[in-house]
Amino acid sequence: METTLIILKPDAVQRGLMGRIISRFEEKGLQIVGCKLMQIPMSLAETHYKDHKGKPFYPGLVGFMTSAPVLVMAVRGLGAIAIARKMMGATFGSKAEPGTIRGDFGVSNSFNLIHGSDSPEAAARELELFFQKGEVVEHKRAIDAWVYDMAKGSPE
Ligand code: IDP
Ligand code: MG
Repeated sequence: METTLIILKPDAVQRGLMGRIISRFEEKGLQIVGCKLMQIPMSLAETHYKDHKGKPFYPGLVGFMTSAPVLVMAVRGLGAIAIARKMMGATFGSKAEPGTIRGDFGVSNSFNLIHGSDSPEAAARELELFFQKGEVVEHKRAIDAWVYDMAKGSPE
């Protein structure tokens, strides 16, 4: 089981798309184990996007991410990191495939609605940045027996 950090960016919150995007993850079978609305302080945006420092789009990116509230989520499931990235689609809304979140809901190359961790290492780092101890609540769901094949004792 993996947990990934998802951020519904300021454009998703302002455009009233939170519910529809959360529904996609729930419908897929992924589990929301952490969720909070917050306005990201500049220092946190800079730490989160530290690998992009120096790139031409960096100032705009951290400005955008701190400009209005975001919804931060911890999303759990078997292969959740790669599954969420696939559901998000390509970085630019103009290029993202229909059927993906970015492909269906946006056209912009910088207002692209959603962030998702891109590796297990990134997920661990980013979850720790955004969630304090106790804010991620792992819990059993009644539906899990129908989301996963448990015949061999572990989810498949
Ligand atoms: P990702 O979010 O799909 O992983 P990254 O390349 O890691 O994409 O870039 C992080 C974020 O920076 C993107 O989601 C987008 O908001 C922004 N970004 C990336 N490239 C550009 C660009 O060329 N112009 C404007 N914004 C960009
Ligand atoms: Mg990235």
